[in-house]
Amino acid sequence: KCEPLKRVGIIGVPFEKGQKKYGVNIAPAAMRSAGLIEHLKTIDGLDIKDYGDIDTTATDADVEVDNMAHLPQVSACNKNLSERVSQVLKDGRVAVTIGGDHSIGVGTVDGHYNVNQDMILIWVDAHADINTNKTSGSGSVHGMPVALLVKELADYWPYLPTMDWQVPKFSIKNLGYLGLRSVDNYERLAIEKYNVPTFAMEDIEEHGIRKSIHHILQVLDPEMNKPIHVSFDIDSLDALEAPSTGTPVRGGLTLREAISLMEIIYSTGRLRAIDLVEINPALGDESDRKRTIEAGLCVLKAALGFSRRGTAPRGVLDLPVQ
Ligand code: Z70
Ligand code: MN
Ligand code: MN
Repeated sequence: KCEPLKRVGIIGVPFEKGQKKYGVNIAPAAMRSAGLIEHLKTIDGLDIKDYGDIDTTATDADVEVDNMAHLPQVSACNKNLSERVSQVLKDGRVAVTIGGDHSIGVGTVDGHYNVNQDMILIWVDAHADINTNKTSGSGSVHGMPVALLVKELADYWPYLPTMDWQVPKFSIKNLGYLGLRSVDNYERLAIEKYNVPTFAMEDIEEHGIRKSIHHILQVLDPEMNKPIHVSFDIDSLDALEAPSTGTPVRGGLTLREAISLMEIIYSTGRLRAIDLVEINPALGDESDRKRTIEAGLCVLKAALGFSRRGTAPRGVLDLPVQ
């Protein structure tokens, strides 16, 4: 059993071009001003380095791919992000990436894969994000990152200008889903065709969150030695827990389930990258915004070793005397 890495690197990705609503790009700043670093510093023994924000300012090149909006900007942002994630991992830190919309999963997983080819990926989301530009109803790339990443679907894409840097090498055999409840027809076909271990909300209802994650980890990594990447879409949470997101879906995970999930993943000692995406502080009222950001902080803290039981002071055996 491996000890959790107590060094983390924070990456902000103020990117919104993978979807259509304004505001998801301000999430890194909103998380920082809500005290992201200070909250993580309350975790015993955690060494935090802030790598700042990714440059997302690329302008749209003259490229048109059918039913795929803003591909050149998505591509440029993800190329920068992939390199940064690789750097953080090579520095010996857990890569903690704050989005941005979920199209940034292309960069985080690409950057992680380039360092750890044996990584497994847990996609926690209301949605499967495995559309191609042929199957997508929206043309928004945040519904496509998984399909861009997995080598098994490479032949289902046309040539994608600007994306030459991203060669899909990650295998869909190393992917598992949790929290799904809004899955398009062809996405479901892909999940069934490749037999992706998937705990949709009805499966979590049946088995509970603990057995669900243990089952996925058992299927993807029976020897329990592979690096874990969690890509956490805040819309996996119930809309009551996290209302400030572009596509809230009712009937999702409770915050307690998400915290439990993250505590289990932390306790493996193998978490190496976590993405927190789709928080949109511009949606809803002040109370919605606060609740959503606090939920995101709780999820990150649980993933990085915060204990709800509390932590006694280190090396101290007794209470202080007067
Ligand atoms: C749909 C699509 C999606 C998030 C919406 C929705 C995808 N399957 N992802 N909101 N976070 O447009 O492809
Ligand atoms: Mn998503
Ligand atoms: Mn989603």
